Amino acid sequence: MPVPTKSISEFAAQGYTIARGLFNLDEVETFREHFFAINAEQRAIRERDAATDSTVAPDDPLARYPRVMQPHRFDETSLQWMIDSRLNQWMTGILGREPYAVQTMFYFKPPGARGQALHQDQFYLRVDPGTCVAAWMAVDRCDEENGCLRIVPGTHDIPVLCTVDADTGVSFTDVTVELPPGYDPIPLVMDPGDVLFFNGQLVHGSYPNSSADRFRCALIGHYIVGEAEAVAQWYHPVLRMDGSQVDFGVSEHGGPCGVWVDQDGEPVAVLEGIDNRYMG
Ligand SMILES: O=C(O)CCC(=O)C(=O)O
Repeated sequence: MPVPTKSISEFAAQGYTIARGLFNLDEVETFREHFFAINAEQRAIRERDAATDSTVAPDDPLARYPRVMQPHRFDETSLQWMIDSRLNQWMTGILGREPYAVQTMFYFKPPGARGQALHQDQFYLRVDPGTCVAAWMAVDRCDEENGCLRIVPGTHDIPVLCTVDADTGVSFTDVTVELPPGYDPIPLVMDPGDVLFFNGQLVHGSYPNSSADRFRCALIGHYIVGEAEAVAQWYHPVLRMDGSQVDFGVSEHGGPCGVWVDQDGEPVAVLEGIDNRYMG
């Protein structure tokens, strides 16, 4: 089925759009079981090697359920999801050309887990020229109680903002961005198999999972818009949507970043700051 014209214009106007039910419930359940099996395997290895992450307290739910980072580099199921023809068709439709694939992540977000402070993906990926795009697939139902993703409308075409310290009581990452009055995160309620596509400038993040017993699992891919020539080192190798590797430049972090200024009574983000912070 072609990508609906409404979704293409929504992405152009707002920097995000949701493809409802892009993956079916059986497929999503298979991914869920698969990543819980990877979690069990990785935990057994950590316990065998007495390897602990010093940045996460032992009683933090994320100590037991850390994100699985870049699984497509060791796991065929993750690779096949990252380059799935439905994701390719949607991104080619909304971007106007085929993207390159650079990252996969699986978030478990167990009950009680912290969220991820508001940020822009382009802060990390540094795609040049252009920006990145994320495909964020709900694996569980995601709502306000279990810490669904939140996006900030109106930020999809602003520069990469300078970062400030985040509240690590509610976020497992320690940098965030400041927003002027009128720019408020809105929750995106999603069902298993729904895929949110959003661009690398759009400010987004999530609050803690405040439910008693509901995980909020999500499978996430990051992609590069087709005219790009460089991306930060962590995202190499860069893959075409047929899985083959493509030569790509390495972009640097730091340099100018956006700060909010008043222009005729309206907040506007301009590149007048310098930010040398970066977390992998
Ligand atoms: O799923 C979340 O809570 C945050 C994910 C996110 O911000 C990202 O993938 O960039």
